Amino acid sequence: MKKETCLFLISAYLSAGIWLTLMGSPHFPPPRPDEFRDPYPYTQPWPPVLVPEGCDRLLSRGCKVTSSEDDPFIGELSYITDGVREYNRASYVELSPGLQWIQIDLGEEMEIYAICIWHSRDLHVYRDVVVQISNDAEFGDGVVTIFNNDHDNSSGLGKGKDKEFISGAYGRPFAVDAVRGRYVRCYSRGNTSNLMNYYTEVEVYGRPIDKEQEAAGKTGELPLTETDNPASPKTTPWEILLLVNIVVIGGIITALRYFRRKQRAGQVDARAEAKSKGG
Ligand SMILES: [Ca+2]
Repeated sequence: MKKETCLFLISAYLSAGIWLTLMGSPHFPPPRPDEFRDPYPYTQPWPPVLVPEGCDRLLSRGCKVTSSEDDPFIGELSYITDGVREYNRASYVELSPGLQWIQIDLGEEMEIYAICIWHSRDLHVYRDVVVQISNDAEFGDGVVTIFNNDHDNSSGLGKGKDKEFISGAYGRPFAVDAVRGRYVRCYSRGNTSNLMNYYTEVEVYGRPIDKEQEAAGKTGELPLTETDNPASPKTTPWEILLLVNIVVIGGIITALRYFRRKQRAGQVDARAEAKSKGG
């Protein structure tokens, strides 16, 4: 290959890289119009879901997670139920482009009152978010859909009327009306920034089913309480390191400029002195 061709290819590759980094890839579809968008701001936590007293137990911690992709692009599926909601390089899972799902096995049938998803800290709008509950691990029958914002059925799971939402540092809670099931499945099909599917944590709240109490007919209305859905944006060590670097490098540059200016001023003074002596 000629040297010119080689240089052209390298510069084209670098230019495309810079363009994609700055502008985003042109083939990523833009966000849908406002009527499809939940206006809730991403700058504050979502309001907590109200659930009956005793139904706010975290059921999903440490539960087994499976996925449409056995070996995720980045991370381990176990990260999704490890209790770490803060997004950092070591805490998130990245699934390949296209429609992907993750599935939590609660171990046995539970009564579910809330599900909360933390995708990644970056501000993305995820496509075709569908959240389902079932007792069938294959989601063939007895499937209850909790949330579906696939407005044109592009993922083939049925048309959904729910709105898109901006996913950021705060988990997105979904209220569930005492749906019973052992498995929770969450779908997505890329996002507005790239084609990948990110997950940092998914939590399922509710209560175990007391079969004995049910047989004795002891059920009834329970007072409402709040699920635990705190905010989770924290500064990571990487960000602290970056800040320290910026401050140190900035300090060095400022000091160098100061000494350079002082040196130049000294030179000018010396020249002026020499000139006046000569004159
Ligand atoms: Ca996690």
